[in-house]
Amino acid sequence: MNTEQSSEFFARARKVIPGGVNSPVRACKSVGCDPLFVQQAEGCTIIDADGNSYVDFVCSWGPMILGHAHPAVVGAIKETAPFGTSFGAPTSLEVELAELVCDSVPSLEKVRFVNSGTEATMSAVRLARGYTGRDVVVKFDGCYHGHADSFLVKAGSGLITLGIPGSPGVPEDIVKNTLSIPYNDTQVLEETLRARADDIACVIVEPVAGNMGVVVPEMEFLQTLRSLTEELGIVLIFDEVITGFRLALGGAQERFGVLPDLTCLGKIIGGGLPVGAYGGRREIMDLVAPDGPVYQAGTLSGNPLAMAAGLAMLKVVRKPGFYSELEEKSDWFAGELAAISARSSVPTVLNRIGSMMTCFFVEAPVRDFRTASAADTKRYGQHFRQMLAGGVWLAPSQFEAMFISAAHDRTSLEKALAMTESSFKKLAD
Ligand code: HOZ
Repeated sequence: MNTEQSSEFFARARKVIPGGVNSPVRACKSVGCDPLFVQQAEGCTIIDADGNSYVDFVCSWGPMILGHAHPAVVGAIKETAPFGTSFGAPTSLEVELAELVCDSVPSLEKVRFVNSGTEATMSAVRLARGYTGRDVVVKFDGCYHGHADSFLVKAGSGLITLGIPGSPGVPEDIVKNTLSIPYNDTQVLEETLRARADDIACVIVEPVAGNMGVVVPEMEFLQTLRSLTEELGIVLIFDEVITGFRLALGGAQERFGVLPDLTCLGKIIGGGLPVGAYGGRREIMDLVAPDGPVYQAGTLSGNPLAMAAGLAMLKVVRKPGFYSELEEKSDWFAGELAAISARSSVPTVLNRIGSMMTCFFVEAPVRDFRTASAADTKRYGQHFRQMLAGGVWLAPSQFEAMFISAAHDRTSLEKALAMTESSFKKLAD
């Protein structure tokens, strides 16, 4: 495979951008190769700077649920751009998107748009602290809520991938207010919340973890989380940046029937443009400035191009049958993948819910950060490189999700399965 152009861009990038990338996992360090530079993408196909094409299972880390360059999304951006790209003033597009988002996500009565998932989680925590008058944030080991100071404790995504336990630059004074406990461990959860109830402002959780690889919550864990936080007056925040509009129109909260007080959104709601949002119960959201004293602002928040792209995407996913079709396709694909794993002597565990999944190179079930960390990352790296050489683009980390979009057709999925079978054979040799 010729990757000369990508190598040239990477050499230039490293001189002017830290690590040559604008987000660490993209550097492909943990899978033992250099990143490929993308030229263009359409549907489920992504093409690199040297013209090689791949079936894409990264989907921009989640947002591209319709596939790349969907005509409705591209059309909305083209229609909106000639009228101006930013005003720093309200537009009707924001109102329309807010109405659609509140109508779709069960627990949302009010929503505020920001520019990324990180901004959404950071703002939601500030709001929870303002609402309760308490400082402590409880999170779960291996969950990732963006890169704000309070969350960089035993965090997932790039931090597990690169083996970074925390980050220099995050003051000890901030970290002391973050408690990180094991995911899916109802007993530790109960002990922690009861012991520190008077100090805890909020619990923030990925209702399906997607940043230590996919880890599905046990129902008892989610239900206990809801009932305990309610009993103790602690704000429950669902980080649905990945699962929002992915697992159902109303996200994981709709799928599991467990409603948080606040929800953070990102990725899909922007149609591939930079958008995040946080929202929830009216009583809490009314504390946000200018109605209330909790400050949060942004020049580009509610940006018209991003709102138009998000609206176009949400209108498509709201069509009847969208999620059942995606579920059926993902079900079939995951079944075939599991069959390949079962035929292979390479031990793997497939964790999957809806159109997101992770194939862990590990023997024992993966239900938390500890069990995910047992995965053989060297073997994943080899698999990643073999798949890439065969024209399949996976996440460059064992600890991320694989996404299926509406644009993945049978031919592309079959190609990926055939490549998986052949990669597993090579791994077994
Ligand atoms: N935190 C993102 C994945 N969960 C990585 C995004 C990126 O590198 O673009």
